[in-house]
Amino acid sequence: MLLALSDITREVDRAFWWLTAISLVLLAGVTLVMIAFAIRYRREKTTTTKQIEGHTWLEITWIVIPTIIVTWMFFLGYKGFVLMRTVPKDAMVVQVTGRQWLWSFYYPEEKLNATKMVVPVGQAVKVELTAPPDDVVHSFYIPDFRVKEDAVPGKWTHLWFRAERAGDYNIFCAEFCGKDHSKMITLLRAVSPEEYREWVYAQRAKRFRPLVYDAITDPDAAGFAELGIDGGRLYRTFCVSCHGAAGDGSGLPGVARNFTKPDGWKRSPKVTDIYRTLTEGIPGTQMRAYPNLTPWERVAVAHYVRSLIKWGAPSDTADDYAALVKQYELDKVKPPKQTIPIERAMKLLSRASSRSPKTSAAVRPTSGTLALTAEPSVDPAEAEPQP
Ligand code: HEC
Ligand SMILES: [Cu+2]
Repeated sequence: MLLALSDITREVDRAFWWLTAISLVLLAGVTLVMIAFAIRYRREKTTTTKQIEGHTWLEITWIVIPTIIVTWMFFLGYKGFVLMRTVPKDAMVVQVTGRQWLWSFYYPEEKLNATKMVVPVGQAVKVELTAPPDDVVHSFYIPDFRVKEDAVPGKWTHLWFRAERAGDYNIFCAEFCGKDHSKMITLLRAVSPEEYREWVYAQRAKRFRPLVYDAITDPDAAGFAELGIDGGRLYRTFCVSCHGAAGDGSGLPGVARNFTKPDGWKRSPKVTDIYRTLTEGIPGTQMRAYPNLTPWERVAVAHYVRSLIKWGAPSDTADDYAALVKQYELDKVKPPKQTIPIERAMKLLSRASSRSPKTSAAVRPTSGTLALTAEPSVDPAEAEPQP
């Protein structure tokens, strides 16, 4: 508890220890006076008590001293509060979704979904929190950093922290959220900037690997497990609200496609065609495109949709696969470009130019963020540790 792990930890602990110290002093003072009075004014010695009708200096003292003490307490709390609510401009963003009963993470700058939270040491991290509209309230809590904030369905809240030491820290859900609330525990891993960059590259390489033929034809293809993709979970997250748990369109009755019937399909119910629907949506309807899902995820959810179809829909052929690959150039899937906020990019660039006179990262402004057009030669994760 005495080990300061972040700026906020220090502020909160300072306030905590001051409050504890003041309480102890008051406790000791009141107890001593009580004991002293009990002895001094006990019955054998005095039988009548003197009436005091007001004592100006005594009253001034007990107004002024407590006022100073509570003002000091307020000041400590306010200072910590301001620190907690002032997110540094160069903070990197991690979007965290709490659902029954797991935390999931999205790195918008890297366009990366992750099941673990990994952050570079010394880098301010802004955690943007939400929960799906049909979920319940959760609370994102990292005890070591003394930060906690509710994840409210359909709403965005935030907190920030800066890990000063590498290590593993617990993340808890601090809001009773149902049966498996106590299992909503995961790890925050703070690593060196180099390790963080390696992790990001490894995750990106994994996530954006080209789609293989097996994946189209076989719902149990090895790739899905290796990538940690679960079509059923994706379906329950993104599709169930309209198409219903059984795929009968009961979420948005009479409008969303009923997968259990052969009627009304605009494209075929083949995996490749469902992929097209997920990539382009069905214009003019509520069926929108899902660009946030990777090719592997789109195929996984398509397989899940097919598992709900019991009426002998046609299967994909090698030709269907070839046509899909050609249409979307799936054999050369490239990770999307990384974008980082202007403040952080400027800082990284100024650091890079102070290190070497020329920098190879080509930078072009796009409404508030910068797109690094090459894989950045400057490490976006390697921001200066703040003093
Ligand atoms: C906002 C509601 C909504 C959500 C969410 C939704 N859909 Fe749909 N979906 C629709 C509607 C409405 C249609 C019917 C469109 C039409 O009139 O052709 C449809 C049609 C479809 C079709 C049929 C395409 C065809 O060939 O006719 C498929 C497949 C499909 N959705 C899959 C999905 C999957 C997979 C997800 C989750 C990633 C999803 N949908 C999420 C509303 C939704
Ligand atoms: Cu929870």
